Amino acid sequence: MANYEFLTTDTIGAYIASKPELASRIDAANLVRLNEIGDGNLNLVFLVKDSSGRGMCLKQALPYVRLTGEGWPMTPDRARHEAESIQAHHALVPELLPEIFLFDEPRHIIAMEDLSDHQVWRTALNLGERDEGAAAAMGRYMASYAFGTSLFAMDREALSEAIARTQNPQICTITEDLIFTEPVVDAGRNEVLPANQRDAVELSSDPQMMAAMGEAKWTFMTHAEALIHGDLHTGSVMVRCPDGSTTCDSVKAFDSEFAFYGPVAFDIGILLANYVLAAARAYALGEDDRAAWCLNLIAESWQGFETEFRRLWPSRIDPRVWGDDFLDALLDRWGSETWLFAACELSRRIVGLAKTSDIETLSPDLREGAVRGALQVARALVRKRHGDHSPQALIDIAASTLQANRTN
Ligand code: SR1
Ligand code: MG
Repeated sequence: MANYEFLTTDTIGAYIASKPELASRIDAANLVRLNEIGDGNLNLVFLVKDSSGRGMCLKQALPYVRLTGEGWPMTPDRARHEAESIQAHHALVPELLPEIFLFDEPRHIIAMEDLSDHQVWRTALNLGERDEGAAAAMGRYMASYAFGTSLFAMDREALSEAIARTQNPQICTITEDLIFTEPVVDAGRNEVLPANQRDAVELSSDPQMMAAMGEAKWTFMTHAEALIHGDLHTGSVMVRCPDGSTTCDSVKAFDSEFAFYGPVAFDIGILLANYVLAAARAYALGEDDRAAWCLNLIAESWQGFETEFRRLWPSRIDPRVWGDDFLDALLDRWGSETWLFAACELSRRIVGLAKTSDIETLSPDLREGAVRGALQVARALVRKRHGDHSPQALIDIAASTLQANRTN
């Protein structure tokens, strides 16, 4: 039983009126739009607007997984992890995150900037849009916290305090189960089309995939490199292009309740895997040009990441033992780990619980090939990650594998 009150469309006006930090930003007595818009797996999300057009977003963590219901309890303290990680990242790259107006810890509510003039990037991709600049922006975002929340920018004491405060074990366990275990050890939550049953069995009985999952899980649980987002898929990014333009004038990462001190390449791998899923959808629909555009997002994000990380590198606080050779080796290591984490994310989004609309909204005859292709990409990445793991090599593997397996 929850010991805090859930927001409803009936109570939200009074809630805003009771909080001076919010009441000064919106006219709580004249709310003209008030919708519950949460379509994620975990939380309540409300969008409110007043009669003069001012808006805000309120997000409340439920004490269970919304996707499955009360039978799967989940700490609402994840709202604190989200609020604090957004604030930490906002301090580094304010233009790439929403502004938080209030964090109400007892009620696990975050009130933040209204982004209703943006679109969820996955939705835009599914609609066939090309939002230029988003992938590079997300690369820059990842580099900013990979550097700015790490030992390269923080002294030992502050770093230790940050690592302790951001321990997020219940939420990390979800990732450890869903991304690194269940694709190859079914806990009863996996499901694929009958036509893909054999593909799922081949994945779970692939000894190299099993070993890779173990390595990825170990890396995830032991490498406290930086305060990572923890769930940076294309549904955790908002994009906005001005009317008539395909170039984004605003890109924002959000929904970082899975944030903790973890491996930098985890976020990169998750994001790149979701570009592969967007490409799988485009190939399935016969939109080969757009599929190639989706795959090129891989190069844009990596380039954005590497460029920004190299730009920040000279400002590291202790260059004595971390010289430029170390930087090159680190980027190379993150490149290979990116392939590993991307393979895990591809596998779980295809066979596991939290699937993606890119693939799930395809008709079954088209989905069959997209699913097979994505799983084959995952298995190839695991096998080839210690060789040429450049962005272009990933693009080439994904392009040839997805095309060879499609069923349109
Ligand atoms: C039960 S939570 C399932 C998934 O939703 C989140 O967005 C994360 O990706 C998590 O793995
Ligand atoms: Mg989410």
